[in-house]
Amino acid sequence: MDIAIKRPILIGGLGLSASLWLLDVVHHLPMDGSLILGAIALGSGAWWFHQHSQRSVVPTIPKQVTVQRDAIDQALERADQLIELLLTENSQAVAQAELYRTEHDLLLDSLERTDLKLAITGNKATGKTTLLNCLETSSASSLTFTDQSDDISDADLVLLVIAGDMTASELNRLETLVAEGYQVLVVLNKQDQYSPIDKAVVLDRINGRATERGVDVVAIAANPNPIKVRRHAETGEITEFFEQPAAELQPLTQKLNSFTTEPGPLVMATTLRQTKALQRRITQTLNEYRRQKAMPVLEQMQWIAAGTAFASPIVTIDLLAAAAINGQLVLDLGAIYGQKFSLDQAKAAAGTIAELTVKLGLVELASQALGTLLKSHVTTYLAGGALQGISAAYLTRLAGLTLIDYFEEQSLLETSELHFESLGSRLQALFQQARQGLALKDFVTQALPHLPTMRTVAS
Ligand SMILES: Nc1nc2c(ncn2[C@@H]2O[C@H](COP(=O)(O)OP(=O)(O)O)[C@@H](O)[C@H]2O)c(=O)[nH]1
Ligand SMILES: [Mg+2]
Repeated sequence: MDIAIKRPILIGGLGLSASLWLLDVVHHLPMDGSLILGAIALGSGAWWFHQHSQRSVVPTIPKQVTVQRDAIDQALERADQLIELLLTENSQAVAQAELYRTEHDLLLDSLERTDLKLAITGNKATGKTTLLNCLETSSASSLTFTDQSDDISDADLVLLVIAGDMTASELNRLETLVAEGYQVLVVLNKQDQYSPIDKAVVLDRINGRATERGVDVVAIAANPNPIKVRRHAETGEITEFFEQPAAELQPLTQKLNSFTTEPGPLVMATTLRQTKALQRRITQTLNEYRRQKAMPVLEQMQWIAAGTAFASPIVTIDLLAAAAINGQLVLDLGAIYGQKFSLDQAKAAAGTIAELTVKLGLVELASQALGTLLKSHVTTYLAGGALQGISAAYLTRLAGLTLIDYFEEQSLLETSELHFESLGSRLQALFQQARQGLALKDFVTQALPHLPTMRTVAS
């Protein structure tokens, strides 16, 4: 009864008395009951899934921006709030919170830094080592360099070295770095290999792509090829020899000088990136604790679902009950993950889950897979609603794990908008995983004792 008082949706739904809100959930289903049964029989939700996955957004090109102090203050403030939240939600997290607090304070201090760390990255044989050697001997002492094999997470500037027109993978690398909040400078090396006209064409193409992403380009030759020199002596004798031209690094060193003179913008970009990384780590810690709280709630719900479906093994009613249980799951799990819902939002989300479960054919797939397992792993033939009970419990588990997954990801995003439509692909992926592994078999073993009269029947 304790559960009942705290869980208004569950009571309404499990009464199975066609209470108003349940009808409301059913309205979120686009088909009437008979069509639902038809869909279950067909077990094919592929068309729907296909349609929805095509509604994908056009990817925006990540663009490098100048970081403002405001953005850093906000990010540090957010990290601070997350640390507070960690302490509020878990009394055992004190030591961990203190570590995060220290990191937070160090990040604030790091804004005063004037030395800069540069990372050199790029494909093989583009001239990274050559460039590194040149720069290490010629640059200001406030600059330090790391090779790409090192961890670049604290680099204030990434030199992306290329030796010709950008390949798809190089463009990809550039976009990833920019999206992750790195400040990047594209360095076109080996420009001695191009004739002046080719060089202009290549540089133009690279510039076009880099500018679109807010990134600058410099052209250099870290180790130009020797050039053949022909000398005419007064005697008429001609001698040929090779001469090593000096490295052409000026456009790059000029840039680097401007950065050492004014390190602020690069330092701020690094601080912002590291503050966001800290936020993510705190959130992950929060989520670990939340999952520990969420799993018992989910388990309780799945056995309630099992009992309900066992008692009334008619598919449409199962679905109504499932929707009710899912609505309660949305509320309970949402509360654990700090997502506040109105009753209406929870119902809508539950409706979406029920709809997806049907449309993806999961009802049928689950009962097929579980039915097979039941036959081979239970000595006595199970009559009545055992299969329905276990299926309902299993679908509830899928719904719950999907929600947990969704809430965890949601908590890592910067927006708080909810998009429950994305639950479909998660549900399906989880189900595929479960079918391939041993999870289903284990589940049947766990579920059997929770069915009202099955305690003595399971092998
Ligand atoms: N023609 C030419 N060759 C270069 C230039 N810079 C480097 N190289 C050569 O490119 C090859 C690969 O250089 P390396 O620095 O080892 O490349 P890494 O694999 O990116 O570290 C070496 O033979 C270098 O001498 C350049 O500006 N022009
Ligand atoms: Mg190398």
